[in-house]
Amino acid sequence: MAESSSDLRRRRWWRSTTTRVLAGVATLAATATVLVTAPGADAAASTLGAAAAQSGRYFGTAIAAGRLSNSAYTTIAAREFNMVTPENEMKPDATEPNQNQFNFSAGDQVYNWAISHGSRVRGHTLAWHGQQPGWMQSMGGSALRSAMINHIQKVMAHYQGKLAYWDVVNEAYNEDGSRRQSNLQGTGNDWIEVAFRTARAADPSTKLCYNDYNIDNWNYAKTQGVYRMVQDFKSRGVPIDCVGLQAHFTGGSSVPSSLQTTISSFAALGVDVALTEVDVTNANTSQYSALTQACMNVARCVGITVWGVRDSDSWRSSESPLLFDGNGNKKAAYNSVLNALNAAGPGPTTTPTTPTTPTTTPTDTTTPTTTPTTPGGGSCTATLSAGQSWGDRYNLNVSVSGSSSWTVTMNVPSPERISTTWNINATWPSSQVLIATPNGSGNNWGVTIMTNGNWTWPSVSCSAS
Ligand code: 9MR
Repeated sequence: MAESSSDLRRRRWWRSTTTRVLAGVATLAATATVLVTAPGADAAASTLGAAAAQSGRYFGTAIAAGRLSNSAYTTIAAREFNMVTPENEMKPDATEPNQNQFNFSAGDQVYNWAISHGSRVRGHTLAWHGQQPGWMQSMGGSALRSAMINHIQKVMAHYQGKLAYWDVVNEAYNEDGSRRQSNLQGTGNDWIEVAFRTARAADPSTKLCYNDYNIDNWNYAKTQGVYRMVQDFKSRGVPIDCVGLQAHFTGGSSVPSSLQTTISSFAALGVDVALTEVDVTNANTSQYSALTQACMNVARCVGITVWGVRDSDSWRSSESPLLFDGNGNKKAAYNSVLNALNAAGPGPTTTPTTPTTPTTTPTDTTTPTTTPTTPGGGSCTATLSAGQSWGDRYNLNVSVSGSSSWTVTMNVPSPERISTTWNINATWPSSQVLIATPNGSGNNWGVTIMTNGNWTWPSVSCSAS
């Protein structure tokens, strides 16, 4: 019988608490703090990104550069998501409108917005039959092969070291599991592996993905065709790190019962798996819940991205397929996704292209940081303790004592960046400074910090009012 979500939460709390207690035994000085912070650290997170971060995953959205001036849109996007996919701005027609003349203005706009709001970015996409610039559409043969290689090299060089993932090749298969006819396919059956080898050489720091739609159902010919390609690439050492299931459950399709089998089968080949463009007709609550659960049940399912913020932002807005309505209100499906994220089992632990242990041990600042006394005379203390860590990031738990009405200022040393917060209201005077105030969730909260190579803990100060 399936575990209920309350069983899962209890199991997760016990595992997490046990881990912290063991960690506390290893670091005597930290033990008291560790024991105090454990229950709060397990409180349900109140945003999608923070809930996903608890299990080492992300929750993302497609972002359109043209909407970044809309504050209703950016308020939700900044609050809820910690991964961003540019909806159209990094596609070939946007980045290379004329041959060998590159334009990164819209792509950079989305990238800069994302990182200044503590989010990571998935690049989308380098080689695709769709959205090619005019000059490329009329090309073929060896000229197109060279142009594809040049495009991958130049675009990846521009974003070198900056992106978490790149969709190197998009939608290269037919529904029957054969290769889709296109000008790229016409350059030779090896075009996909040439694209991946070129991409690895251009930026070894980013994870390289194959991305497609209708590859969610394990019993579908197209899924099997893509699976065989990934299996073949892995067996021959063609560099591929991840598979994106677009998961568009709109236009007549729905979540298949075999989705988890598909995710775990790809993961078993040694690649990360992600749901990359999720939408569901009328935001059906049980389908959203099922697709989230399918990802949470597979450790190597690294995250979920929905294809837009509000229904009015969707490429299929008539189907109202997203988690926020046109007025920016959370829909019922939002809560079913949030609950499934909060109840999640363990997520990704180590990844092949990042170190398995921190290169520098995080500085232990578990000694309570005494805080300045505020003009009003109150005082409070913010204490940090270690949460889970991954190859490129770590969680810190923060426990505030002495007052229930506090403001904590956290300064993060550059190039580290906070990518997620939970159980606080957050404001950002700059990319390195977080101002945290209570959001009604109590005095235990936390952050996820992208190290960008520096594992030094931030400094904190607390001010009571
Ligand atoms: O959402 C995108 C829409 O704004 C574009 O007009 C469309 C044109 O190709 O592409 C949409 O995004 C697609 C994505 O890049 C690849 N998978 C299918 C998506 C929906 O069409």
